[in-house]
Amino acid sequence: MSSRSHKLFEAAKRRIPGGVNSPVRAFRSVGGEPFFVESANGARIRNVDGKEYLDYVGTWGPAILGHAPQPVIEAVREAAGRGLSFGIPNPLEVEMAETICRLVPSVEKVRMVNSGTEATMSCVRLARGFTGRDRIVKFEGCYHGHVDSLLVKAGSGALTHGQPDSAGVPGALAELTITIPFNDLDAVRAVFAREGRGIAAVIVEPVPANAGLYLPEPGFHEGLRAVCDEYGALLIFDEVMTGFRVAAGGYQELCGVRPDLTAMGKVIGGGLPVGAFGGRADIMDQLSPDGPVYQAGTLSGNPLAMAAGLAQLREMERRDGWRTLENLGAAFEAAMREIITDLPLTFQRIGSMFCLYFTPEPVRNLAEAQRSDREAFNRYFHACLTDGVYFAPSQFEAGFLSLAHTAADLEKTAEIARKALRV
Ligand code: KE4
Repeated sequence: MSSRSHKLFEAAKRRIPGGVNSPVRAFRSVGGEPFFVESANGARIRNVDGKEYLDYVGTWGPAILGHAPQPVIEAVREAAGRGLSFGIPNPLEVEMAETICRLVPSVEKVRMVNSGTEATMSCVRLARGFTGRDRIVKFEGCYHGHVDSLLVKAGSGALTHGQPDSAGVPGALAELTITIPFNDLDAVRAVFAREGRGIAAVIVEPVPANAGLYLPEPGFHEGLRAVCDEYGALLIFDEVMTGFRVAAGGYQELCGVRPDLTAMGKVIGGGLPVGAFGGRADIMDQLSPDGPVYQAGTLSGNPLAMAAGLAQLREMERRDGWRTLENLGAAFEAAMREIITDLPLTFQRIGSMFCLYFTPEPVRNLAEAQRSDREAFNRYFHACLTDGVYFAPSQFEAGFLSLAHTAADLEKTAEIARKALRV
């Protein structure tokens, strides 16, 4: 008898492209069919056929407290009783803006949007409007949402102008984006030496987590900061994933590099649709209605998303959640490293974000990530799934811990991973 998930997926494919509302959910990278979720609570999700999994995706980052945390649920219930959306300023927008600016000092002013994509798209337009320049520099393996200007792969030569990375992106637009290998500061300097006065901004995931997870080399972000200052370009940190997760103030708190603009999202929505972008006041003041750069959104600052995000951030602060997540992450790393000691695998982590690469060498950029044995990863993914552990359904995604994961959960997961790796 076919499962409810299978029947739902068959129905979904008749009316939703690929049967999913976001491609990664379709399991195309790992094979097989996605399961459908009935409910989620804490570190666990339950599918519509009653199977329970330990969840290491956490809805791709927002579930930092775990699923359905009581303080967030209560805050949303209470806000909902006062109305769902106003399209008129509401007090929670002010509290959210003040909270973000307190936690992330480089953000002097901030505007709420409804997704990470909107946040990065707005940063790019604002940078172009502020500088009067058109070119953008991004890095291979960094994903910033489905923004036309950022769905761009490296041109024929690593330092040449970009080519579309998706159908529907005009070549003329992609041409304005230059895509460079991450951690290659010499390449950045060479591009700026050639055309730095035409570059509006550099946008970077400070810790790329959309090709697995790899870390900046010492001095890389300091180098980006210096080259942007030298040529009058803006530095944009895309902290949609790392923001409010790797530290209260995001990765910029850990590395001490001050970007001009920051894109944010996920954690600050508590699971509801949200994004935000912010930074230097003199740049943000170029936004409509004060300035000439237009940006808008019907549901931006939505009271329920604000209530959920504020409750989540308050709970993280109350529990010193970032310290706990670091301790959980370190314990999980120790357990996983013990398992992979004599295997051709590499485990990389920052805080509660991690990736197990199926390659023996350390991964510092996309090309090195692509050396992974994807078939071996896929076998591992499905073996863990069968035993009740849900990792991200792609070698090129990160995993996430939450405050709901316990030491016992991590020990159980490590044992399931050990068994899967010997399959
Ligand atoms: P959204 O538009 O999906 O809210 O955010 C786009 C985005 C921007 N910047 C970074 C660094 C991101 O990681 C993302 C989205 N992350 C993916 C996870 N790899 C979302 C999952 C999905 O696309 O379904």
